Amino acid sequence: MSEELFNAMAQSIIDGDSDVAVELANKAIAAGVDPLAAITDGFVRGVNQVGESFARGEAFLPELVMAGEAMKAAVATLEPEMQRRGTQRQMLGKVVLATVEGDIHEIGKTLVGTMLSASGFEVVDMGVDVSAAKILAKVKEVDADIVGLSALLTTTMVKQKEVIDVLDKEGLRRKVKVMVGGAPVTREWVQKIEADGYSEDAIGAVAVAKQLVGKA
Ligand code: B1M
Repeated sequence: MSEELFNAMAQSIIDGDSDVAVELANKAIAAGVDPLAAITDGFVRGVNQVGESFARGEAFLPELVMAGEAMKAAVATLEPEMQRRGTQRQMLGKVVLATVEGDIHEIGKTLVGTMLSASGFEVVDMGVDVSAAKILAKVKEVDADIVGLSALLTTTMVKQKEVIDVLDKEGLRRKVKVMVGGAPVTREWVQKIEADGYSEDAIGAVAVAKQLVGKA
């Protein structure tokens, strides 16, 4: 049942069909399928396929946009169920989360935010295309423990470093931990910019965030 459902989910993203994607997400919830598995084993396979076709020049921007919209709709449908399943209720720490300036990819960042919040972190999600100055202001305003920075483009990864530099200048670098992620981010990059934590995916991000606040 799940394999068939996961294949249909991937196909709904390839087709850029938000209605079908939402329908399948609801079907998964009703059948008691783990919502994160639905995302990673179902919908993400579809969006990755579209991304690969785009990179090969076999798909174009409209397809990428439609796949992104369908993916967003599916994740939004599954989000309340992910929250509901989050068992840990104590406050682990405060995370300011954003996709960096110049970058409008939001799906992975939102997923990381949902998982963090379902695991007991208070998440202030600033959205996409957020400047280092705005992130710094928010960190001060909410007295954040962690800043989470997502970047999906090789051209915007540098903005993660910019945020670290701004925190450093303000004397906040020791107090606030910086966690980075996004498809082009590598361990080498993380070391180079001296970020405190990195994860390849949303589940890993929770484990890293817990380590960063000393609650692993
Ligand atoms: Co864009 N795009 N896109 N895109 N897009 C990529 C990233 C790309 C790899 C496609 C490709 O060519 N194969 C390519 C980047 C190439 C590069 O720089 N190396 C690309 C490009 C080129 C572009 C444009 C420049 C296209 C154009 O206009 N010519 C443009 C840029 C716009 C901009 O940002 N300024 C663009 C636009 C878009 C859309 C708007 C159409 C749409 C986004 C819609 C939206 O978010 N609302 C879109 C999409 C959908 C993609 C792909 C296909 C899918 C991204 C996604 O949502 N993945 C993507 C190809 C791909 O990645 N396969 C692609 C699913 C999501 C769950 O995974 O975001 O990786 P991901 O998040 C993961 C992990 O990375 C990690 O955990 C998440 C969950 O497991 N993670 C973190 C993410 N953030 C984290 C933070 C953490 C920790 C972990 O701590 C804080």
